[in-house]
Amino acid sequence: MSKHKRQVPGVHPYDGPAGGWGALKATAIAVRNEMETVKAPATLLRTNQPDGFDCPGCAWPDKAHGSTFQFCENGAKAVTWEATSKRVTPAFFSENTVAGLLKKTDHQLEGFGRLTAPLRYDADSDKYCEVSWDDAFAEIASTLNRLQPQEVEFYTSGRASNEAAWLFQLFARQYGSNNFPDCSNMCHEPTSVGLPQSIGIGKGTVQLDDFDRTELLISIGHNPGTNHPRMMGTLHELSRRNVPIIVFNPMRERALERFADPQNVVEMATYGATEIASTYYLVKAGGDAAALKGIAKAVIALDAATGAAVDRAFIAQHTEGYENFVADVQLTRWETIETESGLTREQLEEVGRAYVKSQATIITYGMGITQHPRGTENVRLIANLLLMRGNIGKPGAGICPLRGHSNVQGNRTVGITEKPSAAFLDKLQAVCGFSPPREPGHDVVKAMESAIGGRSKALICLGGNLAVAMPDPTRCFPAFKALELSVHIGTKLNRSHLLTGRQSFILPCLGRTERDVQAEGEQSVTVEDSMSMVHASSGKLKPASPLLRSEPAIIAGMAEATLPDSPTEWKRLIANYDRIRDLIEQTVSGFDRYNQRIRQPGGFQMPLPPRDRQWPTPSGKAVFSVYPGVEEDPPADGENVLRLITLRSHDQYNTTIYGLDDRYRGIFGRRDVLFMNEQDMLEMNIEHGDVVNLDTALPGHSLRLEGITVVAYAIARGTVGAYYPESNVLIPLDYIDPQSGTPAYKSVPVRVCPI
Ligand SMILES: Nc1nc2c(c(=O)[nH]1)N[C@H]1C(S)=C(S)[C@@H](COP(=O)(O)OP(=O)(O)OC[C@H]3O[C@@H](n4cnc5c(=O)[nH]c(N)nc54)[C@H](O)[C@@H]3O)O[C@H]1N2
Ligand SMILES: Nc1nc2c(c(=O)[nH]1)N[C@H]1C(S)=C(S)[C@@H](COP(=O)(O)OP(=O)(O)OC[C@H]3O[C@@H](n4cnc5c(=O)[nH]c(N)nc54)[C@H](O)[C@@H]3O)O[C@H]1N2
Ligand SMILES: [Mo]
Repeated sequence: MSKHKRQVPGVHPYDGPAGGWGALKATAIAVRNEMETVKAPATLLRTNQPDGFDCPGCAWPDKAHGSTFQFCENGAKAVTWEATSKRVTPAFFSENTVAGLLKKTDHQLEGFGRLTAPLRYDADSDKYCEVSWDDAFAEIASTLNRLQPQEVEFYTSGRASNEAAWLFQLFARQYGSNNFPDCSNMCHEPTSVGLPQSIGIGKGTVQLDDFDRTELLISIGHNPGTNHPRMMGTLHELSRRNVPIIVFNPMRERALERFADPQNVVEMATYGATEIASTYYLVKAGGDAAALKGIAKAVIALDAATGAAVDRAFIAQHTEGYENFVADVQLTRWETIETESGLTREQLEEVGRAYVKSQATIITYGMGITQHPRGTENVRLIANLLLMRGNIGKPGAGICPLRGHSNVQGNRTVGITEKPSAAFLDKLQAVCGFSPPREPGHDVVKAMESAIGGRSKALICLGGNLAVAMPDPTRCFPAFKALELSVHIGTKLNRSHLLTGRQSFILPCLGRTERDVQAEGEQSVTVEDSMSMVHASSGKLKPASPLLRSEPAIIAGMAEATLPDSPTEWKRLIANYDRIRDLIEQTVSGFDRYNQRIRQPGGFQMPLPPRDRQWPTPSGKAVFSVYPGVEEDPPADGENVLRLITLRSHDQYNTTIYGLDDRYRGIFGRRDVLFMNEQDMLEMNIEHGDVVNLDTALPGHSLRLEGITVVAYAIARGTVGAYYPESNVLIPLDYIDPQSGTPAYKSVPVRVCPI
């Protein structure tokens, strides 16, 4: 990117390593902008300590849950953003109409600060006005009781604790609905759907200790330097032990190349850094299936030559379907693999050799794998590759999906699902004394389609910013405005709150960092990290406003008002969350002695049978899948058509935009950029700094993003990258992985139109 003559404002190549002093500086800025400096050090030091709160920044576990403070720039941003001293008060709302606020950017909206009082939308003045909790609950209840349960959607964003999530599902199911769209439907649903088919459980199989014993790490489609920053410490250690790290990513991500660990005194003092990836393959977006099949093909060939490249005993004893998988891989031609992946046969054979050499391999993956029309099949292909060499259920090996929100996995575990199992509903019925609905409900795309069609009339959101996170705002935004009722439980103002329906409420809640005092004293909540460890989280800060309520208390308030005949003693549950945990223990398996075990430092691990080579699949064996062909996505061909991936910057948390920089990618003060390969630019006669329009190149859709500036970048040919959520205008709502319903956010063919 450096050799361009033209200077593009806000685009300066970044040459340093990730982490290091730049990360410390960025943290200092986040603290200065958001918090009183006297409070910040104590707050940050409590992050992920045994008696502190769980970092809302990511779902990566901590060694022994925080024996030492782990510095992490983006964790610090997440914490300071919540612990900010800025406030949006009722006075602020009396000065601002909703129409006026809608003109602000997402960055400005959340930047106004923490919500302080319950608010009700007043259509006459087009303003949100303060309302009492009791009135809010009574009005919500009255509308819910007028509607049919199938007409109401209960959305969860994955920050909610186990206690809040379990209570939310109890409320919704007593009301009569299984409509549980949740952020996982936009994220790791392919993992939740694909892994149970392959290994019997929809979760990763590795523990943090496995990284100490692994001999090879393959990292596919995730950007840990930004999104799982605490993982960088682990990668740094691996690299220092000379464990090969092979990366597949269409973009060069600095943290996967070079990282200076802020915990490492020598690196900091000498401006040193550690190389992270031993090999970095710029796979084409949507080329992972081809690459994975290529690696499998290479392993099969090595096995034919040596008789020892696959783990035959493991395959015979523990799996089924291996022959079919091999037959299909053999049918897949190298030429197709090379075209589709953008990598050469030699490169993939080299990975095959490294893989066969390693006695314990971990594969980590993220949104680059899941957000494709064949996301679920992609996940299963990763499982196939691991199963070939018995890399599940042995120390140092396994599959490691990098989860998104800090408790998205826990939400699922405790029953946030539109397709609950009969066993879970039976227990709920027996323990909680009501008949839960049995028919499946809606995931996010179905919920949105139902709202667009006028069939869903109310939306209750436990956190998140659903409208902005979803594809195609041209269809989704009007559907929000057409709702009879929308209720948002949140910490900060966002655009979804402003897409008001006939009746709308914003109910402000305590954040993770804040003290939660109920009738019987101070409460803790619990969360489950990416590696299935459940532990307690206790906020310590004074709440942003005395009017805030905890998420469980808000849910209980709505439930009590809506369900006068409910068999549940909602107030008693809220008085002491131990009682909620007792009910979770009785209705969800794996939580034995829940209250006792979360009081042990570090918490406890949920059952992961594949770690012991127990496969809870129908046949009791792990199952190889067949992935016909290699095309993950519909072709991106035609004149000037490339494949768009939508990305997070280093300065954002999903729809929360902390700032306008993306330091490691060399972008400062702006987000309206399109990362593009120089060869593609040359062919299309486009120069670094040109402004273009993008049109979605899928039949039947006319979606356009106007005025985006092209930046030459080390990105695979055929692939272009732009920031989410600005680029969501290009993603059709029905462009999904049909198995999991996940929007294909990383695979949209777009036409680049110079203007
Ligand atoms: N600071 C911060 N932390 C976060 C978040 C955040 O926004 N900010 N979000 C949280 C959430 S909810 C989630 S789900 C996770 C997301 O974490 P990630 O999974 O890292 O998500 P993305 O940034 O969307 O994209 C990941 C990477 O995938 C690559 N990629 C894109 N398409 C492909 C492809 O087809 N193949 C391959 N191999 N790679 C591809 C991109 O180049 C990018 O480096 O992070 C969580 N943590
Ligand atoms: N194009 C494109 N679109 C995507 C993606 C992509 O990669 N590309 N990624 C998808 C993914 S992986 C995800 S997970 C979704 C994210 O979708 P969501 O989870 O819906 O969105 P967030 O931006 O995380 O939600 C931010 C809001 O959460 C609220 N909040 C923050 N903390 C708390 C809390 O403790 N409690 C409560 N109640 N509220 C809180 C605040 O009000 C804040 O405004 O977006 C998806 N959309
Ligand atoms: Mo996510």
